[in-house]
Amino acid sequence: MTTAITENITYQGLPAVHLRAPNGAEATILLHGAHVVSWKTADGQERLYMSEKSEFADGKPVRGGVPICFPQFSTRGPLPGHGFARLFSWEVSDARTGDDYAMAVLRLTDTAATREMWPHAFIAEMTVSVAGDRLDMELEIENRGDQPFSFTAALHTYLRMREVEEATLEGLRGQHYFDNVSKEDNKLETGITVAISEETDRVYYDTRNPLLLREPHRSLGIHAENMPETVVWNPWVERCAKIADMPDNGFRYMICVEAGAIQKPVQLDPDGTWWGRQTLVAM
Ligand code: TA6
Repeated sequence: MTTAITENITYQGLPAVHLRAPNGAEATILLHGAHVVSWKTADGQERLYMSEKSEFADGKPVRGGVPICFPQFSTRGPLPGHGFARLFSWEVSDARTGDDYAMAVLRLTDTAATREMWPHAFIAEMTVSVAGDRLDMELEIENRGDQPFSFTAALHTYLRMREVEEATLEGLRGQHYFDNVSKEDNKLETGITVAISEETDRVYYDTRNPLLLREPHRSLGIHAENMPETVVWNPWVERCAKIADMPDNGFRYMICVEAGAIQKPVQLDPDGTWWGRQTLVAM
């Protein structure tokens, strides 16, 4: 065991914060989008997928890691897809270490550019901490204006898979979901596990149970708080081939398991705050 570290680094030419927990687990967060781009457990295994064709530039989304969707999930509204939080540079407002963790807090406040798209005063804070083989990500939103506002949000986590077809996701049985491929709503999940063998794009409603993503030699526990929806996304062969910033075979090595507040927009009064969290535990 060594001591925990937080340091400023450059990742793909952009400023980033690097966290290292005393056991050697690491995370890297770009200031651009407060985007977690890497999470490695103490044994050195990368657990997040990052597309080798991703762009890393102001105003462009990063393909992989954990994009923050705010103040709009997907195309469910007039804003750019998944909102604007992932397009702007955030600032580091805190970086700390403790006996067993390293953590950083990144902050985005409204600017003329955000108000042009979404006329509200807000503070968004993303807190990321690594401790042992656990990654905690918490998004907090505060209404700094004098009018109520509403939003949808998600942590759009791209998990790295050795081979997605060999993976199974447990914990969604009995849940209803919107199928964004067939556009059918309120489908019932009847399988004990969800496996990926075709294009999959689902918003599961009201998911309260922890999830378990199993691969042949490792697993990941996934737990969300205050983010009732779970999104499961894999573009599969044809859609992946159309995604310019993803290699054609990229779909084989990823699955997005996202935590979101999507179906029922969050309403925030002036001075009100909301938070949502996703925790990943490597096993
Ligand atoms: O969360 C799933 C989803 O909304 C899909 O419908 C898919 O389009 C994906 O996100 C990626 O969106 P992006 O805007 O990053 O290409």
